[in-house]
Amino acid sequence: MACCAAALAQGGEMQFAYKGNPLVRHLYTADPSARVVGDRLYVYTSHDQDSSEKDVHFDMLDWRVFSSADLKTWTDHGAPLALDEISWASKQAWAPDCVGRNGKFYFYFPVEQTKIGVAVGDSPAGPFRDALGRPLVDNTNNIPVVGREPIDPGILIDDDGQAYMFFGCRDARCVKLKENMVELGGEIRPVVIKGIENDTENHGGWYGEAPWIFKRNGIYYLVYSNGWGKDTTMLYATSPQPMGPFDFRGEVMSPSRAGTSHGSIVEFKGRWYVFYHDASLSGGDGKRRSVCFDEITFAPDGSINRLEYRAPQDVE
Ligand code: FUB
Repeated sequence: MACCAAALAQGGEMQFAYKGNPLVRHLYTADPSARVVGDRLYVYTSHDQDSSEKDVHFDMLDWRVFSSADLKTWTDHGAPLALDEISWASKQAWAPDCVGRNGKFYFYFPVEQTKIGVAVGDSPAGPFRDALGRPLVDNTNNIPVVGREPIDPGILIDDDGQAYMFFGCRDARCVKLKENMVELGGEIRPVVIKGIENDTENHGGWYGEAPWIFKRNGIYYLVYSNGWGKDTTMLYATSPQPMGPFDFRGEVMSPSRAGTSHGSIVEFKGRWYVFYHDASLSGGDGKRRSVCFDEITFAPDGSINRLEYRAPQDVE
């Protein structure tokens, strides 16, 4: 497993076939953000180290990107960005997102549990270079506004061109981005989810982390995780407005038993898919996770038909 990951860190590419979940089996990957560019689907992930016995909480060093035109044959594009390329950060390369605009691709990355940066590149597969030389968002001396843990950026570019960044662990936040995608375009605001007021950490619809926002038939869907542990799963809330308030709707899927839940929902070639992670490849180690995906469907009223997580099975 370590041999392939190391080789690809230098910028190489490798083809592999989908053999059922987990999708990626030659290294540990987590926190998938799936994006469509042209006729290909790209999946941006964080990268759990082979050894999870590190002294830093989720001690991850780089990010990864994979793509496919048919979800059967995949390309591992290697690491489009690594922690040692960012002058102002030294630990915890966590859940990224990436969007294209005006011929460039903007890669949003959380580090150190306290900051989010943005990098830019000419290709959806990277490489990306740090755009600012400093964080885009930083909660140093500003926790009431930015939140206790600004991680897990999730981007939406709405039909009118306005871009939004959702982020945050425990404290959900949303902020507009300017058209250049590398500057905040307004105040950072708390995200309100109605219907979860009495829920507590790791219980019910409580907001934990991992926001992912998408739009379908005029409805804005906010997907997120309800915390940590064996029962954590992906939930969703909806709103007629991009910044909410959102109404809690229910579970996207049953728990994948990875200790964390983090994923994305995307339409690709007329079908909808949920990307998520489990811990099947590592035998249940929540710090060595693996990206998976499954097709999902919607009910006529826009509800997501809850997916039942199934233990991985090879397909030939
Ligand atoms: O992968 C590190 C962290 O674990 C992510 O930022 C969270 O969403 C959780 O999946």
